[in-house]
Amino acid sequence: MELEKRLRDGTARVGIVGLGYVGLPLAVEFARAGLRVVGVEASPARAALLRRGRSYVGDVPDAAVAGLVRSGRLEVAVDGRALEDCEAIIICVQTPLRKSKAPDLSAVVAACKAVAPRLKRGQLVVLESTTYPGTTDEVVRPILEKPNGWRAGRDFFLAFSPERVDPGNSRWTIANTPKVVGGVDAESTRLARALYGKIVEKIVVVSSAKAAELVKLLENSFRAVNIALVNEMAQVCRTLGLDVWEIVDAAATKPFGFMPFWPGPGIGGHCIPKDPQLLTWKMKKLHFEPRFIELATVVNGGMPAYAVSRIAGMLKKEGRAVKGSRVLLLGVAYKPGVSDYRESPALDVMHLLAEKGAKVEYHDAFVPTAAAAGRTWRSRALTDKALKDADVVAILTAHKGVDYARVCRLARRVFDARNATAGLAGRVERL
Ligand code: SAJ
Repeated sequence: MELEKRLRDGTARVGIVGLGYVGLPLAVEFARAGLRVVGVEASPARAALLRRGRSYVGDVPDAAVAGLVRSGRLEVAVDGRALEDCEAIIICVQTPLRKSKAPDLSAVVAACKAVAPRLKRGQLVVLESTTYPGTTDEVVRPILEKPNGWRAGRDFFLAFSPERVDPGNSRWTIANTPKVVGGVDAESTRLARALYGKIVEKIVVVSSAKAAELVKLLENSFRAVNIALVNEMAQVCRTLGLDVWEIVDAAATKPFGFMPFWPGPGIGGHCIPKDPQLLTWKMKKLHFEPRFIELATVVNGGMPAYAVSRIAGMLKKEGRAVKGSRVLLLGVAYKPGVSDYRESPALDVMHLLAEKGAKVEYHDAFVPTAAAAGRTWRSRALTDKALKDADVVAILTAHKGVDYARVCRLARRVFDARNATAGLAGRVERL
């Protein structure tokens, strides 16, 4: 097999379609392993940055891109022409939800249509985009088989392998995070295993592409439902006059059978809010209602409004209405240590407070500007004045590097949705 031979002798060329937070680190890893990599990035601006040796993905340093581009190990293209020289092609494009909550596979379809006319006999195509079970077989396969009347598993090979990138996580890397692979047939699985074996220490083979698709959705639905559980527990504790952080901390001392998750003002990022809904959509098409997963989406989705109700309650206690009150939000990124504010619950909190007539500002050293609620917001410097001016300072994402003791000392009132002020004195209410 051409791919296996070239993988063995190190002359294999790998095409990676989509150089985002999944595709770019993958391209760098394959190039570092000595393979020739062709990265196809639809955004001309991003492609230009990469060609200039610049990275736009936090976990990939400029130097890594610059060295690989300079050595010719990483070639950046904006269309699929260069893919025909590759023995393997990996598709890592986004799979957002439409407003209707149906999956938007337009990027996957576009990538497949770019690959299909250039498909070569024996090539391996792998989809990494997180998607509903059945996508590889029902959507990708027909597009790839159509131009030549070829069959996947015979004329070319096709597999699914979920990405397990955790942005900002330096402990778990591409190399040491086990990689699940599932092909449309045994040969496709075998080839996918050989390909990823060049850069990943442990490959986990499952029985099909559909199984691999569902593994990913279980992983992220697991997170979503457990986060929803503690978010509901936060409201239970509020009703009982208990501190949810104390309760979870204590439960987490159980050395078996428990895994801590932490409540917050909602969930953000490009995975956890979306992935369970990919599964829900598919299962409803098959006349099955995954009520538990759906309920988690509802509970998590209700947290921004709950956080705003708590802020309103704090103001009301002092005879103040939300309307006209000044609220400074601390941390709008979707999680600590990242600059990505996509889908961040902080945006919902901003929107809801602005809708109620509050004067909203934010401070986030990782997010200098944010486009939200129809305007561009600028991060306000965390000066003493900024803290004293606010009627409420609301901590929504607990980045490291913020002096929370100073926040508690200077702010009139603090609403802490992330337990960033644990053990600190001040007029603080916690979620
Ligand atoms: N969150 C909570 N409470 C928690 C954990 C998370 O409120 O106990 C919130 C976070 O603040 C964030 C959202 O949920 O807004 C998602 O957090 P996350 O830690 O799951 O971060 P992601 O989406 O960047 O990465 C996740 C991966 N995270 C971990 O495994 C720790 C993993 O689930 C996937 O590999 C990745 O999404 C993906 O790309 O699918």
